[in-house]
Amino acid sequence: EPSTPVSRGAFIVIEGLDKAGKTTQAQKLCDTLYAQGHNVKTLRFPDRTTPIGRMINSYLENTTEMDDHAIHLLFSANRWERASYIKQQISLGTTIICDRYYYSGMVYSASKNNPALSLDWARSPEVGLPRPDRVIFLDLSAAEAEKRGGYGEEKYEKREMQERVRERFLGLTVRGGEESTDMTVIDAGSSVEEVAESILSDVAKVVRDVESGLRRELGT
Ligand code: FDM
Repeated sequence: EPSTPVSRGAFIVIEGLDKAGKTTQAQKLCDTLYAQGHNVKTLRFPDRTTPIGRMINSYLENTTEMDDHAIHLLFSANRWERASYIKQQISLGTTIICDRYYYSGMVYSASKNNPALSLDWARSPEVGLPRPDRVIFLDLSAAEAEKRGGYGEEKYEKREMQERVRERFLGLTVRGGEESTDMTVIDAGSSVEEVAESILSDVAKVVRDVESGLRRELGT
C-alpha cells in the first residue's frame, strides 16, 4: 500500500528589536501549533553553541573585537551551518519557528553607521539560504523597549542603535523584493496574549497553505 505523502512543514521566522518579546512569542506559537497537532521545533540565531557561535558570542559580549564585515559573515555562516538541517526538518513535515534570521543579519550590520557596509552588501552572503514562508516583525519603539527593563550589556543594546535597527526593519517592508512580501509587521506593544493571537491568525493561514500544497517547495 503506498504511504500517504506527508506535506512539508512551514518555515516561520520571528524578528524584532531586543525586548520585543520574540523568545516568549516563538515559544508560545510553538506550543499552540503543537497542541493543534503539528510537528513543531524552535530554532534561534545566533546559535551560540557551535564553534562559530562561540566566536559570535565573544564579540557580542565585547570580549573580542572584529571587523564589521568579518562578524557579519560569521553570523551568516552560523545560519549556513544549519541550512541543511532546516531543509531536512521542513521536508520531513516539521514546522520550524525561528527566533531571528537573516533579517536581523542584514539590518543590524547595516545599522552600524559603516558606509562600507550597505544593506545590499549585507544581503549577499544570505542568498541561497532557505527562504521563510513568513517573517513576523514584532514592532516596538526603542523607548518602549527600554521601559521593559532596559537593555543589557551586549554589543548592540544601545538606544541609538536600536532606533536605527527599527527604522531599517520597517524600511524592508517598502524596499520591494521578497523581504517586503514575506514580512508582516505586528504591534508588540499590547499584552502577550493579544500579540500571540495576532501572530497566530497570520501564521495559521500560512501553515494551512503549506499543508494544502498551495506552497509547494521551500524557496531560497
Ligand atoms: N544579530 C543577530 C546580528 O547582528 N546579526 C545576526 O545575523 C543575528 C541573528 O545579535 F543584538 C544581533 C541581534 C542581537 C544580537 O541576539 C544577539 P539575541 O537574540 O539577543 O541572542
